[in-house]
Amino acid sequence: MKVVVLTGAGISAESGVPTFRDADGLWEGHRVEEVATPEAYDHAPMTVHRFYDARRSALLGVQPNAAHHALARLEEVLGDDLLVITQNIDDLHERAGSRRVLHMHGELLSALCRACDGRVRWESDLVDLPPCPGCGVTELRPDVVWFGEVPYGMDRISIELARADLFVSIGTSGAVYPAAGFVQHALRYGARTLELNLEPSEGTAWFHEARHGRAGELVPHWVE
Ligand code: BJW
Repeated sequence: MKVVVLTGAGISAESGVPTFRDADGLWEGHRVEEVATPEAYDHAPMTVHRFYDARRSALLGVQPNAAHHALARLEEVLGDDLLVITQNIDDLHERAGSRRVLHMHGELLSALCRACDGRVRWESDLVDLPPCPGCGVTELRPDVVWFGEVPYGMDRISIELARADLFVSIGTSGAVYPAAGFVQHALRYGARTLELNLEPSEGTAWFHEARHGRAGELVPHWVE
């Protein structure tokens, strides 16, 4: 059985990583839609860098939770028949042991060169960022997908959704496309669909089944 899991900020909430649209979702009074755009980066790059610097250093102090670990155990059973597509830029799936993870919105610990599209690992703050190893020009930006940019891996995602027997959405509000439309894509190709979220998502009506509660409880229960 082929299983595709989509994860969002809610799966990392119990690790202490704030979500985007819950009560504490504002950063320095900004909504994510105001800082996660190429326009914000062009007009106020230091503000945007502060946003990612803060999240990068916070990430070093958090750990995967029971939901990440449960998905890693599921991969041990299903192997190549499981793909985790995450909207999250943290590395908590990998730290829990998952290997088949597609970061459709990029990765916090990676920098992207605006000049040559090269990538470099980025674990520290902006002041410590080395020049691009590919072209030597320091035009590195966070390797993340902002509003108006095309998410990573879309061709592969389309294929995997079409092959899925089961599509499971975990900890995402369903407010941001194209991820919010994956359930409809999977349904169109005949998958069964399951939502695991704290509350009904915006797309909850598209799921055959929805279970509401904390990912740290729901996901291990579903996997076992
Ligand atoms: C728990 C929990 C617990 C809490 N347990 N659950 C009008 C209509 C339709 C689309 C558009 C439109 N206008 C513009 C668009 C497109 C736009 C879009 O969707 N805008 C919306 C605002 C409407 N999308 C884009 O621009 C995307 N690109 C695009 O469309 O390109 C065109 C294209 C696509 C495909 C092929 C070809 C071309 C790009 C979107 C990029 C989003 N980027 C961000 C930032 C990434 C970097 C970063 O992290 O800083 O991605 S924004 C932010 O939102 C981040 C997240 O990944 C994303 C989704 O958020 P998520 O994960 O759902 O978090 P929350 O906070 O919203 O929800 C958390 C949920 O968890 C809640 O439901 C809680 O209840 C729950 N929860 N605790 C279980 N313990």
